Amino acid sequence: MREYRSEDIRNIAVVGHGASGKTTLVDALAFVSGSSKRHGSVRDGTALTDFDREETERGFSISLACAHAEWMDTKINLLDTPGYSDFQSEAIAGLSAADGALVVVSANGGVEVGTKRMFDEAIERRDPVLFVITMMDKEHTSFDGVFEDIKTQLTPRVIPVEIPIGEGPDFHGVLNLFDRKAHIFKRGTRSGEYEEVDVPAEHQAQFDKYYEQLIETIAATDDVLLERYLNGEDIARGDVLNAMKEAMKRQELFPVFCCSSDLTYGTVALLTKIVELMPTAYEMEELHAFVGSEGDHTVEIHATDDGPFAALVFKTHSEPHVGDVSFFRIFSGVLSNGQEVFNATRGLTEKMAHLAIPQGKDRVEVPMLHPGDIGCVAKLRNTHTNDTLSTRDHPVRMPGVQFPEPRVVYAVHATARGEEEKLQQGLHRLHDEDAGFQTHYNAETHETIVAGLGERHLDVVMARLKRKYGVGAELRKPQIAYRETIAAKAQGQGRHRKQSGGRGQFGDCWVKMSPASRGSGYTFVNAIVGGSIPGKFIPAVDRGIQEASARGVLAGYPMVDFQVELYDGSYHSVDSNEMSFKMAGIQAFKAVAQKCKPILLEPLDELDIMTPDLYLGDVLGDISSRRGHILGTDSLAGGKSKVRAVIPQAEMHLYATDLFSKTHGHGTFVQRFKGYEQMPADATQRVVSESRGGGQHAVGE
Ligand SMILES: Nc1nc2c(ncn2[C@@H]2O[C@H](COP(=O)(O)OP(=O)(O)OP(=O)(O)O)[C@@H](O)[C@H]2O)c(=O)[nH]1
Ligand SMILES: [Mg+2]
Repeated sequence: MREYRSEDIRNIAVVGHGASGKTTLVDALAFVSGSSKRHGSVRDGTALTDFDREETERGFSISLACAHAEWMDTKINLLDTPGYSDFQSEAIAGLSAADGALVVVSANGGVEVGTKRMFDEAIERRDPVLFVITMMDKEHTSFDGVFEDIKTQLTPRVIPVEIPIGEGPDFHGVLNLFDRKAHIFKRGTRSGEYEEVDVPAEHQAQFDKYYEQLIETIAATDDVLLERYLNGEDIARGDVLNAMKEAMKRQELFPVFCCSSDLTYGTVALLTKIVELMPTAYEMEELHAFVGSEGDHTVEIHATDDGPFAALVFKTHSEPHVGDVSFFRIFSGVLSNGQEVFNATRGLTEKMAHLAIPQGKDRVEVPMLHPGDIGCVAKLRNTHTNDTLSTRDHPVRMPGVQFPEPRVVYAVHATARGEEEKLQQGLHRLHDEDAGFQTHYNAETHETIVAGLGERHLDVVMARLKRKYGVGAELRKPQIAYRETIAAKAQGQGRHRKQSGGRGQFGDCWVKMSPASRGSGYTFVNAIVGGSIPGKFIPAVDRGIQEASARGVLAGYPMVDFQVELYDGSYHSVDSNEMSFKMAGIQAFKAVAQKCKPILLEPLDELDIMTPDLYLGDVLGDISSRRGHILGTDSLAGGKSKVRAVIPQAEMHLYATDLFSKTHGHGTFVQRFKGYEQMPADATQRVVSESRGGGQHAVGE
């Protein structure tokens, strides 16, 4: 492997809807370039970037994976990303590590919800985008149809650069507008070979139409070029390409290519255009990084060899028998094999032994890497995704990948007894290699909680847990952290007396309980006068009430937002002690709280839901069916609406999944905890009877 400097590196994220042909395309590009020895396929589980067991068995990508294609003295790093929204965090990491996006659209699927999602992401990141229409060899394809689709649904600034000759099973060539030639593919070609011929007479009119359109559109982005064009000058290929590249950087133009990755038709021209039109790693946008661990000021990072070394770990993959492999992109400075680097995020030194570049599951060892390149090393001591590697002399921290919040939440239980600890360890390891997956222990409900981007995501996590860490576990609906409170005032006595042989126990207290404002918790007021209870026993009464209130009186949930006033009592000079008064406190709480119309409070979430207007009715109906109420609906640009609503957490389970299906994947939402509010009587009744094993009890009034 030769050395590549940043001018000779392209970092391309391959993104798009699920099953649009990304993995197959990446495999074909690496194979056709000669960098990968085998033309693998997703169908038989041999594709270069789908190597994880969970991927080969399921037939779709789950993890971000990297491959490279050496072409025209350039190293193209291809970051193959999963298309399903459940694995979106991997696609975001891929975009973060790349300088440009190749948005894949399948010739028979057209623009789908995942295409739009990833195109929007690329636009937001100010990445140049190149569209590739794949699977041109399949039945029922329409290049013009897909092109129109992109134009109307994604951007009007899209422009075809390659036009297919023949479609579906008859697809056998492309009109290459830049070269003003036709490429005719040889039947049975294995690596994209074609014959370059003059534009066939029967396609001349089609060529002229698209060619005019291309030159005109490109010239319109560049004043000098436009003048030359209007003066009737013939503009050289290099000038047209340069103008297009600059316009792509400004997101003013988006070229469209077409290919069949299976047949390798169109892949050679695509490799060439990636080199010619996509920005080099040297041209990367100016980056700012925090200096040192305090991060009180920032520095600019440039992709130069002589700059201080800085790299961001954008992905961690755990491999059996190897351990964790960290994938990083170098943003500045060179990195040599065996070099010591400083993880400024965690303040520790790491040794970059067996420095390598990824080619699917293989790691190709290299002596040195230049800025802009993507590398990997195994077995770092304590480096995780989103950590910055730099040097002790110039410690910096780069802005990390902004992973989407996981929205599908479950409680998880080990199937076998005594495996809870193994379960926790496995889950934490899985989070290390999958930033879209999160886990924590909820001390209040005593449950281990897992959160993912979708049910398919958690399904994969559970399969990995079993396969990699040997823990079987099942997912359940998580418990809700209800609270109890009181709705009325009452007063009464708590008396503890025990006489058993020798010294007895005696404590006696009188308390008044009253409701307090929401969020105020618990307050204890000592109103004892005249020493009816000695001062030293009063804190014990308080403790007893606190202990008892943690289990409530209605359904076993902690009681909050109430005040207790201790106003009278009595004691025994020999038998009274702290324990007796604590017991009296417990008795007093139990007796009085029952009389105060106890009620349940439930946690509520506030949501902002974005949906196309087309599905607004369904979204609103769904909110009502979840006992939610709508705070307001605003119209957004592009035929969308934003709904603000409050929904009880108890009704939020699988909301993300339901919204996804109700809006055909177009709906999104953000959610925040709103607070606790009184639960309606019928819903309370259900919770109370569940807590008491099904029996019916009267609640409140
Ligand atoms: N006929 C034909 N089939 C293709 C072509 N490219 C991909 N396929 C098939 O389409 C299916 C999906 O292809 P993938 O490459 O896995 O698609 P992907 O975009 O990586 O899918 P995700 O990883 O799930 O997002 C597989 O069965 C491929 O074999 C092509 O050029 N021609
Ligand atoms: Mg894939």
